[in-house]
Amino acid sequence: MSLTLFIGNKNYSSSSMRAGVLLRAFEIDVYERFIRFDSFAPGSAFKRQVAEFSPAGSVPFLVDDTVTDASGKPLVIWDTLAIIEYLADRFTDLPIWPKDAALRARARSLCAEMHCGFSALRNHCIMNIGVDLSRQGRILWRDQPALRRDIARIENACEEIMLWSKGPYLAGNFGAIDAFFAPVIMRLKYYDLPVSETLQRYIDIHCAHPAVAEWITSAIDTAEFIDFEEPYRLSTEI
Ligand SMILES: N[C@@H](CCC(=O)N[C@@H](CS)C(=O)NCC(=O)O)C(=O)O
Repeated sequence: MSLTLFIGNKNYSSSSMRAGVLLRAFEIDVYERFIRFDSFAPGSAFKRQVAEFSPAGSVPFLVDDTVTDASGKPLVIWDTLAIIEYLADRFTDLPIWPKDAALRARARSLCAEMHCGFSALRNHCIMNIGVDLSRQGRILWRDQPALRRDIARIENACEEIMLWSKGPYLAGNFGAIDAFFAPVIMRLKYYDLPVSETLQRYIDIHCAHPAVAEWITSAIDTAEFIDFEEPYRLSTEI
């Protein structure tokens, strides 16, 4: 199988991180291709490069050139949930989801919740791997009740599923749900947001996983400064 994962800037692209970390965690052979973030304006270099393959206009997307779609082109899978489900379908021997059906359903619920929820955390704490945003984190924590509610929900979700799975990762072994949580963990870590002891232990073990640790190193090594991703380093207001 020849797979290519198209990703954005590793320090900023939270969705790319989910897919990239999952592929690496399961040592699935994949080529990685980078599409540089820009303004995302219609016709921008980013949009033109994405449009060569995917109609969705965003990264990440996965191209499987051993399979064709209805028009005879290599199959393109976009959106992290669809990419992860595709990999779970293709690599049935890999424990991407928990074996137990009930625990698998809970892991899927949490991934779906993570996929479309936590807007306060997402909006106030743009992922920016390797940057010390602890001062901004302290101010946001003080001023943004919705952010505190998001974090309380994450603590509660992590504690509940780890009690069920017995850890060490969220649903037992490192799997889809951990990959889904990776960008959230980056936000908690680099904004240094206060979390429960259980969540802190999970953050530590999560960041030490080779797939996550490699992504962090690579994100720091390849980091670029893109204005619209940098509200805090460009502003003196917070
Ligand atoms: N729901 C999508 C979200 C993908 C997404 O928003 N990707 C961002 C980069 S992290 C992007 O490509 N944005 C381009 C744009 O906003 O035009 C997924 O989970 O893959």
